[in-house]
Amino acid sequence: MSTGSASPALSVLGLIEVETRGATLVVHLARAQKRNALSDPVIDALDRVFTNLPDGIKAVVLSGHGEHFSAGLDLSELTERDVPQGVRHSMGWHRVFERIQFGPVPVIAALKGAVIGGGLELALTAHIRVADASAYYALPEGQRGIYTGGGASVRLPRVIGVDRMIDMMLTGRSYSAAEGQQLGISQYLTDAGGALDKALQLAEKIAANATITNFALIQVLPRISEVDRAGGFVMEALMAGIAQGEPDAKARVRAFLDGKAAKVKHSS
Ligand code: 1HE
Repeated sequence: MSTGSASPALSVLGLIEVETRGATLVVHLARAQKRNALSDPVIDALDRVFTNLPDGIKAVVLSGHGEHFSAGLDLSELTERDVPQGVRHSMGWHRVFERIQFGPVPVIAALKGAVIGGGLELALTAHIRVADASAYYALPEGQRGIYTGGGASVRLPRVIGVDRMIDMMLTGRSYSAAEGQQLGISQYLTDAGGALDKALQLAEKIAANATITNFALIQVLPRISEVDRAGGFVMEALMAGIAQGEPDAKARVRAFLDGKAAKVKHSS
């Protein structure tokens, strides 16, 4: 793997661990003994990390220690909240998850084992999801008598469709890694244990893109897909003009014309 040398892992509140590998920040959920369940302090730790990305970081890989990406909401906290606290709790997750999705750099999630409930909601904040063969997806909220609160209602139907989400929650249906790949939950599927390495390789490629292109892809394209056609075309034209005007674009195109840049090669 050529993903740069790793820094020593730093613990954030003892709940997540971060390390840098070249221009990639690797963020590990580090509560394997609780299957990386997402407690309030874990969400707070994620908030801190994504609010203060170190200078020079151009991509983030989001992963989990142990055999599971995340078992979702820490259910031990749920018993304590009343209705207004529940609403605030959900809105707090929305705020942090929006920060991840609409932060300064692309995020690649490396998925394995349980990717369920809030764990799936967290995975859906990533721009690219790499699953290994052990991954499976479920929304057990339906069975627990609760409802999604970390943005699944907004993000998941855009990926798999409303009817599939309704089915997952009404019936407790889960999807395998292979099914998730077909449905678009993941864009990449690896052998068991391979997701983190693949995510790191992709992060290295993404980090080498022009900053303006990555900005367009994570900040502008998702907004274009939510506006009317005419507005979308104008936004695209503005983005195209801005990007092509950057010196980085001129240098990259010149390099190709001079025979110094890689040609497009197809590899599956
Ligand atoms: C937990 C949690 C959790 C595990 N909150 N403590 N999420 C769920 O409904 C999923 C609940 N978890 C499970 O179904 C299973 O734990 C797993 C399939 C993920 C993994 O099974 P397994 O056999 O590997 O582990 P385990 O023995 O069940 O769990 C190990 C420990 O983690 C155990 O604690 P221990 O003290 O007995 O060792 C579990 O209690 C603990 N644990 N999952 C708290 N989720 C913003 S809204 C989002 C709403 C949701 O996310 S709802 C979905 C909640």
